[in-house]
Amino acid sequence: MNTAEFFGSEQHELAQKIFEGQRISEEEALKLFLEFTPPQLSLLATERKRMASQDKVFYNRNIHVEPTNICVYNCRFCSYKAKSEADSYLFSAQEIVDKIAPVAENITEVHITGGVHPDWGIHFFSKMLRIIKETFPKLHIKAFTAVEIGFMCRIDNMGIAEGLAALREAGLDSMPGGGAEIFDEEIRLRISPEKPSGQEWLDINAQAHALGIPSNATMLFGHVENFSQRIAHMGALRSLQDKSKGFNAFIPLKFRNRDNRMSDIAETAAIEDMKTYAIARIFLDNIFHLKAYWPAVGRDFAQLSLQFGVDDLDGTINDSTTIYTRAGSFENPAMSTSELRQLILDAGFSPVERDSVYNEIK
Ligand code: V47
Ligand code: SF4
Repeated sequence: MNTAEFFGSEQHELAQKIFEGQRISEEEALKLFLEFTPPQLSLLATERKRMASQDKVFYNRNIHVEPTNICVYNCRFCSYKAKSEADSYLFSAQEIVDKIAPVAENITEVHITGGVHPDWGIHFFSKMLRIIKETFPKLHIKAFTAVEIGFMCRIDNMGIAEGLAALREAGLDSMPGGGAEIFDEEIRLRISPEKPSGQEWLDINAQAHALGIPSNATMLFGHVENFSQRIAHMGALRSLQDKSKGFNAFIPLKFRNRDNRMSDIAETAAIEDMKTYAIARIFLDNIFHLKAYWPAVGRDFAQLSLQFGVDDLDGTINDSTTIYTRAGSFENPAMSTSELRQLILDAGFSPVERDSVYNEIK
């Protein structure tokens, strides 16, 4: 069968455009959702993945630390924040150091993000970063989402650029992609009514990129949004990336429905999730890495996603990432390097260890 037959007359022209590496419009991305089959999307996304990263699939060695589960916001999808005073915690810098110490020699990155604490601002978290950096100077610190940083700046009456510069000076190397959720204002109001707007999330990331701090971008999908709203979300990221070039990776996060106030919403089927990965790979032609966050979705699902454009499996993680274990991911969120490499090999790709900014580690 040739490609014209495989795609059929209605789909062939757009498929050709994608094979040639051309940018597709939001209307064309919607057509991919509505009219293309999973095998067609798998082929197209794999081709575009090969243009970005050949047959490589990246992983890194890291630890996730959640400094607090206390949060000023009440996102309806969140299973993570403290349910009562007795359930709440805030780690000191020393407690974080103690968590990192046993694995420090075996990792290259510490990923720090948690709830948005009502009292502590830039000064407090700068001090925390400084202690971590001084203790582990070789570790890359990826810390605090745009939502956390926006709130910290308000606490200390600082402008965003000033706050970011202070965090960077204290040891911040890059930012994770959380808090983006879905930018559509109406949907955002329904799922996280108190959270700052999507525009604020984009502005803070733009300012970070302007200061040379790279970041990731996420999208929470599979709840009450529709395909067009997913594409508009990715469209806003693509436009910012054209200007700022600071996003390293895009991470679609499938909504998990356990133990939160949106538990009545059924989770999406795996095939819909795979289509979302594939379309993200094809549409986001300027964000080179597409990450499946395996502790959230499971090993099997993460492995399958490699056939739909994913080229990055977030690291060998040695800590409990409670935001997901509570929301319905039952995986033990630790996988050894050799298990992770084998999982990638079995999917037909070459495992490559990376550092936090995607330099290959030999
Ligand atoms: O912003 C919360 C999501 C995010 C649920 O940058 C949920 O490398 C699904 O952003 N179902 C935080 N998702 C985690 C995050 C992240 C994870 C891994 C790697 C990186 C990176 C970033 O978790 C939140 C929210 O979108 N989330 N609750 C839930 N019930
Ligand atoms: Fe707080 Fe984040 Fe949960 Fe929202 S998703 S309530 S900001 S911890």
